[in-house]
Amino acid sequence: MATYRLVSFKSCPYVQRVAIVLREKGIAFEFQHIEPDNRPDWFRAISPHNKVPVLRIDDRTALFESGAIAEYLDETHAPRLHPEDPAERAHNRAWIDWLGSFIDLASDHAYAASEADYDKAAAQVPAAFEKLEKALAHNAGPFFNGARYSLVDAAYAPFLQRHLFLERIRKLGHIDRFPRVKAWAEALSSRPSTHSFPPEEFEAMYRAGVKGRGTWMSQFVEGAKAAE
Ligand SMILES: N[C@@H](CCC(=O)N[C@@H](CS)C(=O)NCC(=O)O)C(=O)O
Repeated sequence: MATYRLVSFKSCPYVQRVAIVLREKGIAFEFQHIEPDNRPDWFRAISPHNKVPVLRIDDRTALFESGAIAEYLDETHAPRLHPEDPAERAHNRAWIDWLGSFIDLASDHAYAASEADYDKAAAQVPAAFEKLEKALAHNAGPFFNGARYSLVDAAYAPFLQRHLFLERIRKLGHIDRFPRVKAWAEALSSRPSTHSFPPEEFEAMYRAGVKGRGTWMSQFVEGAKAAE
């Protein structure tokens, strides 16, 4: 049996996306955590963009880019997470493609340096949720395609989870106006495959990261030591 090592930074959402797919498929793997500020030479040699995740297979093959890795795992290991129907699959891939835009719209406020920039970024959040709310309208949940978990779920889970974390640091309340998105975010956050660490520990790590970033939001993180 192949051995899988997932090269990661502990709090990286793209690493988490791959870990989720591995768990959903019951594939045994281990993390190989590296420090963002001290990337080893062996890592630079296998990561063309110098980014995590990289999935090392038997120490012979190294795959990069979370979306490409997720597709690879879906092609090589049952159960298939993409829908069998090609049109549905295309529809799912189209929403996975939109993930980058979603991330920008839904999380830019967390990186704003001033209150004015924060307000400007926060005002974009509803546009992101509005699109997803419509995309989710074609089924009864709890997941993107309904009862069956998919690669769309694995892609959005880390980012929706972080949005809920941000809401607990400083509530915007936008997500409350989009019940399908909110229910989806909650279903993904409570799914065991989403978690690489004990949930409270991970949220504390995330909060410490926000506090340590020195952005406008950092001041609202209570009870956290800034991450080193
Ligand atoms: N498009 C990449 C994004 C990966 C990514 O941005 N990873 C971050 C950590 S969460 C990273 O390695 N950043 C390092 C850097 O930008 O120098 C993917 O989906 O795998």
